[in-house]
Amino acid sequence: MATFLISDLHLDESRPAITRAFFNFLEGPAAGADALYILGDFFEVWIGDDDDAPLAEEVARQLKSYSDKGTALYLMHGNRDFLLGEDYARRCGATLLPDPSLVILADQPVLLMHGDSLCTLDQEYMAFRQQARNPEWQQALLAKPLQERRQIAAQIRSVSKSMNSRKAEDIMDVTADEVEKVMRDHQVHTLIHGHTHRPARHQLTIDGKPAERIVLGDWGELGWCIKAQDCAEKSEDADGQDVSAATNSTKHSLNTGLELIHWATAD
Ligand SMILES: [Mn+2]
Repeated sequence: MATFLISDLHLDESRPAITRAFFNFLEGPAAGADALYILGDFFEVWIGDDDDAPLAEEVARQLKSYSDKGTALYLMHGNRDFLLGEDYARRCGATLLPDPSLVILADQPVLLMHGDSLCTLDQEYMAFRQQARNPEWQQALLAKPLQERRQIAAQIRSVSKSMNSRKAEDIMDVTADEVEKVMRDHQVHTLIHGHTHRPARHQLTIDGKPAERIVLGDWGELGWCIKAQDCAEKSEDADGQDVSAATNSTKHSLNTGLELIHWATAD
């Protein structure tokens, strides 16, 4: 079977079609997968696991029944849902995944990140990120009543929106130096992240070797995922028999087992 990766669904009560598209994804392409990785900004906003909004409840119920059927489910924080905690993850049957995380996908080490930490030119945001990831700051926020947290979240979003509208496009994208640095630090040739809403496969050369950065798209009119399959499984799928022995010698170019896929979400 395959492993799927998605990111930046920005689930929100104002966009029920995206929630439906996600449930269709669970019942369709991702049904019976070995694993599903959700790489952050799964929710548009998260004000604490004690939030009683119906959307969070419904998503937890769907994910729990999905993971109960045998798919390993992983959740990574994004810059919108960094307050999502162990309690909610448990209700989904998911494991919280640190950012970054090194995993094996399609027979090779791959580094997974949300991607916001790669945008080092955005100094205002980097300062906010440092504050927002501080456990004491988080505890102080989570101790406030739900209604007050809702207001604070709305405030943070409108401030960040007005700041972002003034920023140059490239400031909100990843920095090439930072990408190379994290890939070198973790000794990987493949990095997968979301956050920038600029889905693409970027071919790189790091220390003279081919490398790749694959960016997941945000969900809107289109849904995006990466499908990862071991090379042997992939050749079985293609030909109905195991031809991996024959192809191993010739077919070892980078990331043939990783596909970036998109589709229309309209139902
Ligand atoms: Mn993000």
